[in-house]
Amino acid sequence: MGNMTDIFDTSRKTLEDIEQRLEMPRREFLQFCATLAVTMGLPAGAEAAVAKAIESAKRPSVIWLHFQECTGCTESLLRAEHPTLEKLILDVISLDYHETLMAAAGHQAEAARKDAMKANKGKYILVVEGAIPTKNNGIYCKIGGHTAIDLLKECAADAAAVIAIGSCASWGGMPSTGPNPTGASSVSEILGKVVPTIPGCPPNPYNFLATVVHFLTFGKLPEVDKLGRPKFAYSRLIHENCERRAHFDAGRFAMEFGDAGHRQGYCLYKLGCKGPETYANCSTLGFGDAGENNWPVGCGHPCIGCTEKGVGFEKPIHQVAKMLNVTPPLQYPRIVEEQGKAASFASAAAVAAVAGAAAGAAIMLTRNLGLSLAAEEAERAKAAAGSSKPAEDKAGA
Ligand code: FSX
Ligand code: SF4
Ligand code: F3S
Repeated sequence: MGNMTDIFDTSRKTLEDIEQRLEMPRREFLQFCATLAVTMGLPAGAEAAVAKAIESAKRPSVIWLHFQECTGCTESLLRAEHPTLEKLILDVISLDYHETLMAAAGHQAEAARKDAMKANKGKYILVVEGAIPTKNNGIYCKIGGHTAIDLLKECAADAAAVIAIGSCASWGGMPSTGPNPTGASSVSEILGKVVPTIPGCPPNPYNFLATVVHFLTFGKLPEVDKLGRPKFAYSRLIHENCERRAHFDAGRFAMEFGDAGHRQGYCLYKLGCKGPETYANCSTLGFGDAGENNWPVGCGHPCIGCTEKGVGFEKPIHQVAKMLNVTPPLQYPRIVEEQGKAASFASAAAVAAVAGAAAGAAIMLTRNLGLSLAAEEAERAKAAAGSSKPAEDKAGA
């Protein structure tokens, strides 16, 4: 561990302060710092630097804009327990403008924004929640008589950093779903440069907190990918670390909500789970501290790919996902076994024999998934046409 003796030193005033100010025992505070350090993928010992930064750094001024969205991003942050947003506002950041949470309204609110921008020129963090409508000169979102386009440009001009929170601000999100009637656009598109994004509808509050705390600790935002997503949170597919992955690999799938497979926690791929084509850390970082498994798949619903442009709100929820980055075991069992019946070694061998070893397990898997989908679609078409013949899966033959 790093300099932990330093932060465990009870004579240090700052730690006492933190205990009082956050109304949080120091052990919990240190756990919180360790959680954030782990979330950011920092090496062991970094929690000490994080703790120091939080207990001593000057609170950065934050101006938070709301455009085309549902305020779910803010709601999700309100559900972060360590510390609660209320404590975060008072202690970690200085939230000088936030339309949902501030008491001021109308001209007072406008004045608060202008004052905060002037007092912290070049130093404040601008957080943007919501997409920016661009059609018809941006008239579909106006605040105080100004369009979202103008407000964003004005506030970004003197910001030390801009963060787009939520899928709406990151890539257009739900408001941009075809045919995108308002021309909903991302922060990056309006500003003409890639800004750090925390996609998700809503995003995990820890990813936002970790990004801000990274700024506090190291004086810069974390490393991002070409879409502006912090690499610590968005560099792995959900499928890679999913708790149901063993069921996927063994060919055990829930086929309907509430069926035996669903009740036993089987893989949700066939119900349309987009985990195999969605980059995010949902499967490793629960939401809102409400306990284990507190994320869509953990709660029994397929991932809809809410963090991923082109997947979330674009692909039908129950359409099966495209397989990216598949790393199957050597012998893949076929995936079309009846639910509740484990795939046998013989079936895996038969599939491998048909395919030929040279085809490779990944190709085989993809082909099987495709066959399975085709068979399922045929069944659905038959059912829709009113056929009374009992359904049977023909794909596994
Ligand atoms: Fe809502 Fe935020 Fe979705 Fe969008 O989150 S949860 S519609 S990403 O901007 O408020
Ligand atoms: Fe998990 Fe979905 Fe992948 Fe199944 S398809 S293992 S439920 S992420
Ligand atoms: Fe969204 Fe899927 Fe995560 S729906 S919250 S990306 S599990």
